[in-house]
Amino acid sequence: MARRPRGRGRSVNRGLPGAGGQLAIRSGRITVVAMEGAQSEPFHTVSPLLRSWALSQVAGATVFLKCENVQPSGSFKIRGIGRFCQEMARKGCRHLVCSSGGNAGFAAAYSAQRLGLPATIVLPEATSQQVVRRLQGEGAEVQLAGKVWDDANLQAHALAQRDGWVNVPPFDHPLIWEGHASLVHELKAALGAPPGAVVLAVGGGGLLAGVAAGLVEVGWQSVPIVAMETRGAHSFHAALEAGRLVTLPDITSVAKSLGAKTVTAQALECARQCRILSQVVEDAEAVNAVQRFLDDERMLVEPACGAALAAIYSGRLGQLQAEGHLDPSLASIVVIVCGGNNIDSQQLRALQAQLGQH
Ligand code: PLV
Repeated sequence: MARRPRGRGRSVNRGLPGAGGQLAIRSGRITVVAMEGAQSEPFHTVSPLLRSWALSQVAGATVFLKCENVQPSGSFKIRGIGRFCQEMARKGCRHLVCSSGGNAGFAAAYSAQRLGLPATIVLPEATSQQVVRRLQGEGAEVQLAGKVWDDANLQAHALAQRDGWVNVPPFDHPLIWEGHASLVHELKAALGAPPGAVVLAVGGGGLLAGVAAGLVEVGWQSVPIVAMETRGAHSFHAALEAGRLVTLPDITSVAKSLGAKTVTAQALECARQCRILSQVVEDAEAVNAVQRFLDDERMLVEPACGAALAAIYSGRLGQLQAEGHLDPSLASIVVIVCGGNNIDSQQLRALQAQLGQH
C-alpha cells in the first residue's frame, strides 16, 4: 500500500507530528511517503492555542485562538477527514472521492497521499484555478461539477458507486465528528478550566457536531457555542428558527465553504445537547474580519473563518452579552480559527472590491 517516491529522492525523517512516516524531498518539493503506522497515528497536529492581545482588546475579555489554519491541509478538516479516511483504508477502500468547497478536498487529498491511495476531489465549477492546481499538486484528480457544493456532492456520490471507491463526507458522518472532537480535548489539556464561550463557523455543521461532542466528552457541555454563519449560507440558523432542517434555495454568500444548502441533522441534535447561540453576519462583516485579522495577527484566512472572527470584530459577542445571552464577564473566549485555502491577497482584494469595501 505504501506509495514510493518516483525517481531517486533523498529521504529524511522530519518528524512529522503523528505521522510515523517520512518526507521524501526531491527537486525542492516535499512529498509525504506513506509508511507503516500511517493508518493508526492521527494525521492532524495538536494546533497552537494563542492568546490574542488585539482580539482581547476588542472583546474586553481574554481571547484565545485555536489555530487550525496551521493544520496539514490548512484547516480543521484534517481532524475528521483524516480519521474517516484511515478507517476506510483499514476496511479496504481503494479510491477516495470527496466533494468539497475546497478544504475538505485538501484534507482528503492529504489523507489519500498519506495512505497511498488515489483521490478524486469534486468541486463547484467556480472554484479558483489556484485551488485546482494545488489539489492536483497534492496528487489528486480534480473534477468540477455544478454551481454549489450540493451539486458537486451529487457527482461524488455517483462516482462512489464504482467498485472500491468510497465517498468521504465533508461534514456528515460520526467519524468526522469524532475526529473534530479531538480539538476540545486539546483545549481541555491546554486551559484546564472551561472557557466562557467557544466561537466557530458553521457550514454543513460537522465542526459544530464535533465540538459539541467534545464538550460533552470533557464535561464542558455548559460552555456556550457561538455558531457563526454568513447570510446566504445560513442553513443552520434557518433550521434552528424553523425547528427542522431547511434547504436554502441557493448559496449567495461569498463564504463558499460554508455553503451547504442543508446542515446535517446532527447539528440540530447538538442544539438539544449544548447551549448554542446562532448568529448570522453579512459577507462584508466576514471579509472585514479577514482583513482586520490579517493586520492584527498577520494570518490570512478565508471568509468562512472570517465569519467566526466577525463574532468579535463586529461586536456580536458584546451584543449577546448585553442582551443577557452570554455572561457579561466571560472568563475567556476561544475562537476556532478554522483556516481555509480559498484565499490569497489578490482574492481578498477582489472580494473587497465586490463588496464595495475599497
Ligand atoms: N468547508 C467544507 C464544506 O464546504 C469544504 O469542503 O471545504 N470553515 C472552513 C474554512 C471550512 O472549510 C468549512 C467547511 C467550515 C468552516 C464549516 O465546517 P462544517 O461544514 O463542518 O460546518 C461546503
